[in-house]
Amino acid sequence: MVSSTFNTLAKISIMGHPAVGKTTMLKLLTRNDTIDPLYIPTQGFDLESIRLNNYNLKVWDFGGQKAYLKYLEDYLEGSDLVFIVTDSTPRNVLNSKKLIELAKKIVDEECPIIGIANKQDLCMNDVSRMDPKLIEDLLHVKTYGLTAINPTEKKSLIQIIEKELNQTLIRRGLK
Ligand SMILES: Nc1nc2c(ncn2[C@@H]2O[C@H](COP(=O)(O)OP(=O)(O)O)[C@@H](O)[C@H]2O)c(=O)[nH]1
Ligand SMILES: [Mg+2]
Repeated sequence: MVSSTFNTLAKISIMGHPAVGKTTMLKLLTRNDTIDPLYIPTQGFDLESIRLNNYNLKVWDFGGQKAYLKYLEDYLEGSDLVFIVTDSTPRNVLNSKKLIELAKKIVDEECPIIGIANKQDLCMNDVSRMDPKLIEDLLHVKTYGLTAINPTEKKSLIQIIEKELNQTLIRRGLK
Protein backbone atom coordinates (compact mmCIF):
# COMPACT_ATOMS: atom_id res chain seq x y z
CA MET A 1 0.00 0.00 0.00
CA VAL A 2 2.90 2.43 0.60
CA SER A 3 3.43 4.98 -2.15
CA SER A 4 5.89 7.82 -2.60
CA THR A 5 3.42 10.65 -2.08
CA PHE A 6 4.28 13.14 0.63
CA ASN A 7 1.68 11.87 3.08
CA THR A 8 2.47 8.25 2.55
CA LEU A 9 -0.38 5.94 3.44
CA ALA A 10 0.84 2.82 5.20
CA LYS A 11 -0.91 -0.18 6.69
CA ILE A 12 0.46 -1.67 9.90
CA SER A 13 -0.95 -4.92 11.24
CA ILE A 14 -0.47 -5.98 14.84
CA MET A 15 -0.77 -9.73 15.45
CA GLY A 16 -0.31 -11.91 18.49
CA HIS A 17 -2.08 -14.23 20.88
CA PRO A 18 -4.60 -12.79 23.39
CA ALA A 19 -3.36 -10.60 26.27
CA VAL A 20 0.19 -10.06 24.99
CA GLY A 21 -0.33 -6.28 24.76
CA LYS A 22 -1.47 -5.54 21.19
CA THR A 23 -4.19 -3.07 22.18
CA THR A 24 -1.85 -1.48 24.71
CA MET A 25 0.69 -0.96 21.91
CA LEU A 26 -1.97 0.76 19.84
CA LYS A 27 -2.88 2.96 22.82
CA LEU A 28 0.80 3.78 23.31
CA LEU A 29 0.83 5.19 19.79
CA THR A 30 -2.43 7.11 20.00
CA ARG A 31 -2.45 8.54 23.53
CA ASN A 32 -0.16 10.72 25.54
CA ASP A 33 -1.44 9.98 29.04
CA THR A 34 -0.94 6.95 31.25
CA ILE A 35 -2.39 3.72 29.99
CA ASP A 36 -5.24 2.07 31.93
CA PRO A 37 -3.99 -1.44 32.79
CA LEU A 38 -7.51 -2.95 32.66
CA TYR A 39 -7.64 -5.88 30.26
CA ILE A 40 -10.59 -5.86 27.86
CA PRO A 41 -10.20 -8.52 25.14
CA THR A 42 -10.53 -6.99 21.67
CA GLN A 43 -13.51 -8.45 19.81
CA GLY A 44 -12.69 -8.83 16.12
CA PHE A 45 -10.35 -5.96 15.49
CA ASP A 46 -9.64 -2.30 16.20
CA LEU A 47 -8.50 0.20 13.61
CA GLU A 48 -6.83 3.54 14.32
CA SER A 49 -5.63 6.24 11.94
CA ILE A 50 -2.42 7.90 13.09
CA ARG A 51 -0.48 10.84 11.63
CA LEU A 52 3.24 10.31 11.98
CA ASN A 53 5.51 12.86 10.29
CA ASN A 54 5.33 11.88 6.62
CA TYR A 55 3.09 8.90 7.19
CA ASN A 56 -0.65 8.45 7.46
CA LEU A 57 -0.88 5.15 9.27
CA LYS A 58 -3.78 2.77 9.45
CA VAL A 59 -2.96 0.53 12.38
CA TRP A 60 -4.98 -2.68 12.72
CA ASP A 61 -5.11 -4.48 16.05
CA PHE A 62 -6.34 -7.99 15.46
CA GLY A 63 -8.08 -9.63 18.44
CA GLY A 64 -5.95 -12.76 18.89
CA GLN A 65 -8.83 -15.20 19.47
CA LYS A 66 -8.80 -18.37 17.37
CA ALA A 67 -12.33 -17.66 16.07
CA TYR A 68 -10.95 -14.76 14.05
CA LEU A 69 -8.05 -16.62 12.43
CA LYS A 70 -10.20 -17.37 9.39
CA TYR A 71 -10.21 -13.64 8.64
CA LEU A 72 -6.44 -13.40 8.88
CA GLU A 73 -5.80 -13.32 5.15
CA ASP A 74 -8.16 -10.39 4.52
CA TYR A 75 -6.82 -8.64 7.58
CA LEU A 76 -3.13 -8.90 6.64
CA GLU A 77 -3.38 -8.35 2.91
CA GLY A 78 -1.72 -5.13 1.76
CA SER A 79 0.26 -4.68 4.98
CA ASP A 80 3.42 -2.57 4.85
CA LEU A 81 4.60 -3.69 8.28
CA VAL A 82 3.49 -6.57 10.49
CA PHE A 83 4.20 -6.74 14.21
CA ILE A 84 4.10 -10.10 15.94
CA VAL A 85 3.67 -9.27 19.61
CA THR A 86 4.73 -11.73 22.34
CA ASP A 87 4.61 -11.38 26.13
CA SER A 88 8.21 -12.66 26.27
CA THR A 89 7.32 -15.95 27.98
CA PRO A 90 8.89 -19.05 26.34
CA ARG A 91 5.52 -20.69 25.72
CA ASN A 92 4.01 -17.65 24.05
CA VAL A 93 7.12 -17.04 21.96
CA LEU A 94 7.07 -20.61 20.65
CA ASN A 95 3.33 -20.36 19.88
CA SER A 96 3.98 -17.14 17.97
CA LYS A 97 6.15 -19.00 15.45
CA LYS A 98 2.99 -20.35 13.80
CA LEU A 99 1.62 -16.83 13.41
CA ILE A 100 4.83 -15.78 11.68
CA GLU A 101 4.56 -18.70 9.24
CA LEU A 102 0.95 -17.73 8.46
CA ALA A 103 1.85 -14.07 7.99
CA LYS A 104 4.76 -14.92 5.66
CA LYS A 105 2.36 -16.74 3.32
CA ILE A 106 0.04 -13.72 3.09
CA VAL A 107 2.14 -10.54 2.97
CA ASP A 108 4.43 -9.63 0.10
CA GLU A 109 8.21 -10.06 0.20
CA GLU A 110 9.02 -6.43 0.97
CA CYS A 111 6.76 -6.27 4.03
CA PRO A 112 8.85 -6.61 7.19
CA ILE A 113 7.61 -9.00 9.87
CA ILE A 114 8.92 -7.68 13.16
CA GLY A 115 8.81 -9.35 16.57
CA ILE A 116 7.91 -7.33 19.66
CA ALA A 117 9.17 -8.75 22.96
CA ASN A 118 6.60 -6.98 25.12
CA LYS A 119 6.25 -6.86 28.93
CA GLN A 120 9.99 -6.42 29.38
CA ASP A 121 9.23 -4.73 32.73
CA LEU A 122 8.19 -8.13 34.09
CA CYS A 123 11.60 -9.63 33.23
CA MET A 124 13.04 -8.24 36.45
CA ASN A 125 10.72 -10.34 38.65
CA ASP A 126 10.27 -13.34 36.40
CA VAL A 127 13.51 -14.93 35.26
CA SER A 128 11.67 -17.14 32.76
CA ARG A 129 10.75 -14.11 30.63
CA MET A 130 13.18 -13.82 27.77
CA ASP A 131 15.22 -10.94 26.49
CA PRO A 132 14.59 -9.63 22.96
CA LYS A 133 17.83 -11.04 21.53
CA LEU A 134 16.96 -14.58 22.58
CA ILE A 135 13.43 -14.19 21.19
CA GLU A 136 14.88 -12.92 17.92
CA ASP A 137 17.05 -16.06 17.67
CA LEU A 138 14.01 -18.28 18.27
CA LEU A 139 11.63 -16.48 15.93
CA HIS A 140 14.13 -15.72 13.14
CA VAL A 141 12.65 -12.26 12.67
CA LYS A 142 14.09 -8.95 13.81
CA THR A 143 12.79 -8.35 17.34
CA TYR A 144 12.60 -5.29 19.56
CA GLY A 145 11.98 -5.20 23.32
CA LEU A 146 9.04 -3.11 24.58
CA THR A 147 7.08 -2.22 27.71
CA ALA A 148 3.86 -1.06 26.09
CA ILE A 149 2.28 0.10 29.38
CA ASN A 150 5.08 2.63 29.85
CA PRO A 151 4.20 5.90 28.03
CA THR A 152 7.88 6.88 27.85
CA GLU A 153 8.37 4.08 25.30
CA LYS A 154 6.14 5.84 22.77
CA LYS A 155 9.11 7.57 21.16
CA SER A 156 11.08 4.37 20.62
CA LEU A 157 8.06 2.59 19.12
CA ILE A 158 7.57 5.48 16.69
CA GLN A 159 11.25 5.28 15.75
CA ILE A 160 10.92 1.55 15.04
CA ILE A 161 7.89 2.17 12.81
CA GLU A 162 9.55 4.99 10.86
CA LYS A 163 12.77 3.03 10.37
CA GLU A 164 10.98 -0.09 9.13
CA LEU A 165 8.60 1.83 6.82
CA ASN A 166 11.47 3.88 5.37
CA GLN A 167 13.31 0.64 4.59
CA THR A 168 10.17 -0.79 2.97
CA LEU A 169 9.94 2.28 0.72
CA ILE A 170 13.59 1.84 -0.26
CA ARG A 171 13.10 -1.88 -0.99
CA ARG A 172 10.11 -1.03 -3.18
CA GLY A 173 12.18 1.54 -5.04
CA LEU A 174 9.93 4.38 -3.89
CA LYS A 175 12.54 6.29 -1.93
N1 LIG B 1 3.35 -5.43 32.95
C1 LIG B 1 2.93 -5.18 31.71
N2 LIG B 1 1.65 -5.37 31.37
C2 LIG B 1 1.28 -5.09 30.10
C3 LIG B 1 2.19 -4.59 29.13
N3 LIG B 1 1.51 -4.43 27.98
C4 LIG B 1 0.24 -4.78 28.22
N4 LIG B 1 0.09 -5.18 29.50
C5 LIG B 1 -1.15 -5.64 30.17
O1 LIG B 1 -1.54 -6.89 29.62
C6 LIG B 1 -2.97 -7.00 29.56
C7 LIG B 1 -3.39 -7.33 28.14
O2 LIG B 1 -3.08 -6.23 27.30
P1 LIG B 1 -3.87 -5.95 25.92
O3 LIG B 1 -3.16 -4.84 25.26
O4 LIG B 1 -5.31 -5.78 26.17
O5 LIG B 1 -3.61 -7.34 25.17
P2 LIG B 1 -4.13 -7.83 23.74
O6 LIG B 1 -5.14 -8.90 24.01
O7 LIG B 1 -2.92 -8.40 23.07
O8 LIG B 1 -4.70 -6.66 23.01
C8 LIG B 1 -3.51 -5.66 30.06
O9 LIG B 1 -3.86 -5.80 31.42
C9 LIG B 1 -2.33 -4.70 29.89
O10 LIG B 1 -2.35 -3.63 30.80
C10 LIG B 1 3.55 -4.39 29.52
O11 LIG B 1 4.42 -3.98 28.75
N5 LIG B 1 3.86 -4.71 30.82
MG1 LIG C 1 -6.65 -6.44 22.26
